[in-house]
Amino acid sequence: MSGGRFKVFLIKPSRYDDDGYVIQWRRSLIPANSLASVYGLVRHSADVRIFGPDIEIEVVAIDECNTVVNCQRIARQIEEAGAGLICLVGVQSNQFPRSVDIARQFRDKNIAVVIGGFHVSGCLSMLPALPEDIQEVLDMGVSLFAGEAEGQMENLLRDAFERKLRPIYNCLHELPNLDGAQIPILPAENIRRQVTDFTSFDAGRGCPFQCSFCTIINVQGRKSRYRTADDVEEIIRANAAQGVTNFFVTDDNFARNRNWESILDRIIWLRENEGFKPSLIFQVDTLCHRIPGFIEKVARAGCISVFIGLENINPESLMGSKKRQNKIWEYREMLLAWRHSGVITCAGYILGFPTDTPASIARDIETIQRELPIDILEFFLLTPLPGSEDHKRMYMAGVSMDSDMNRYDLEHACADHPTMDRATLEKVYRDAWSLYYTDSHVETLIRRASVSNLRSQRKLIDDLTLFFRRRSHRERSPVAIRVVSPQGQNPAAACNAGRQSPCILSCPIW
Ligand code: B12
Ligand code: SF4
Repeated sequence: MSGGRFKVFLIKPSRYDDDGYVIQWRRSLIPANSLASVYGLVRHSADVRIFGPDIEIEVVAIDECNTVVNCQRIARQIEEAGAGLICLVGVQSNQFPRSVDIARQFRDKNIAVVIGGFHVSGCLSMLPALPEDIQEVLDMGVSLFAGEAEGQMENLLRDAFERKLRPIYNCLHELPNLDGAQIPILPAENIRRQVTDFTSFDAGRGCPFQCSFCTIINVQGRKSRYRTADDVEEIIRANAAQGVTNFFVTDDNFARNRNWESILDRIIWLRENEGFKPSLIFQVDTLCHRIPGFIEKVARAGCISVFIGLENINPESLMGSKKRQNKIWEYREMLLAWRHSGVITCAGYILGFPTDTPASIARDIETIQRELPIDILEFFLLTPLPGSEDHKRMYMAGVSMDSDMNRYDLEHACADHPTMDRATLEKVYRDAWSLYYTDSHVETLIRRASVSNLRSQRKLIDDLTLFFRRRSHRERSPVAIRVVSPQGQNPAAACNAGRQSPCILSCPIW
């Protein structure tokens, strides 16, 4: 081809709710770093004109959580350009069925599609054979990408351009060095589709620990890889140039990022010398308070909230899932250290460990309310996520697991529990929100916050408002305004019939 355009659509799919509707929001809460990472890579390929000076690569990023994916229109744009590619990005297991339905509509028009993300990577990493759902997309002529795209994207785009995409790109054993890698970034118009003005980036990948419910270690590896302080400064400056100054740092455990100190020192320097005032959210582990200066520097850098993988307060549950690094007797000290620094603590708590019962869960929640100074508690059901050791073990042993991947969202019971049936487990999950977010406990949290000098009381109130609503069970996801799009039970048919918009806003709170 001499002269022309190559149109790349990066689509981060949503998933279906229990009634078969695509879950969408007028504005979503948190941007997908997966989308930012892949966008950064394709944007770079476009900027350096990898197909030569005459061919322009145009790239569009779409997060289906806040944008209706109009497959007809996208297909038309690719046809008008004469060439292009659909990338389904950061596809988790719970988003895989939706991805297949999107992919099918493009394959029907003979448009090339590649799917990447944790479902493909997790299954290819852990299972001895391709599961049926993945085989189905291969049979549709969709290409699969497993592993990380840094260092791989140009080749993949070239293959797509030359119409010789391979069925599988398995790059799981070529994990890239992140030092100096292309930075994740999203255009500001994507960030404006959210309730908050946060964007996201990862300062590192991989984790040294071995939790059996975790997929990360089997996809991104146990050897941690890091961006440098220079890389992080580049990310901050590139975003600031488009008016975006707040960041969710998506590392699963920033405390184990070997470069944590130089990265924080750089952010502090930018804050104190160049007038950058980023608000930051980090994910950390329960031992981070032992690292000298860590909490203090995180706070000085501008952190308003941390997400902590508390997981459980029963030693046997933690031992059973190989989360040996969580020391329950240190939780209080760790939480107080964050409180003294004015940082909101949001802790993840997993329900459904083998020894859990409805009574033991209720008792544990009461203990947490009474003894642990946590601000926000977020509940998840223990789920055999494809890519985890738990899933592999159950798959190999032929244990019954839900075949509907939509349900692997940590809110549905996807496997049997030794003493609770799946309906009971889901009820326990729903009840947990009501047990924790009682009127009196929410009052305690607000009173505690008002004497704690939190850096962002506003964020705490916003978070409490979102999570408090969950106890009513009216809404499954605590995010902004829900858009019910009319593709409904049969998204493919509705999309093909061009009925995808206008959206009907159903707004239960505002
Ligand atoms: C930040 C985060 C979120 C954020 C943002 C989502 C996002 N994708 O960025 C939020 C809070 C929204 C979120 C929510 C959930 N998350 Co989450 N999340 C993460 C986390 C911690 C980091 C994501 C990230 O930035 N990774 C780094 C990027 C760069 O890696 P990546 O996504 O794999 O993308 C690379 C490659 O896969 C590849 N690639 C990806 N797509 C494509 C496409 C093409 C065409 C190509 C060529 C390459 C390619 O290239 C990318 C760059 O190298 C991961 C764990 C992790 N370490 O990844 C969990 C993780 C992805 N989340 C997970 C889950 C289960 C959820 C929830 C269901 C949990 C819940 N109930 O809250 C929800 C789902 C809702 C939703 N809308 O996504 C699981 C998924 C496991 C699985 N088998 O599906 C993970 C792996 C954590 C875990 N528990 O194991 N999450
Ligand atoms: S759950 Fe967290 S601490 Fe455990 S292995 Fe996974 S990333 Fe590491």
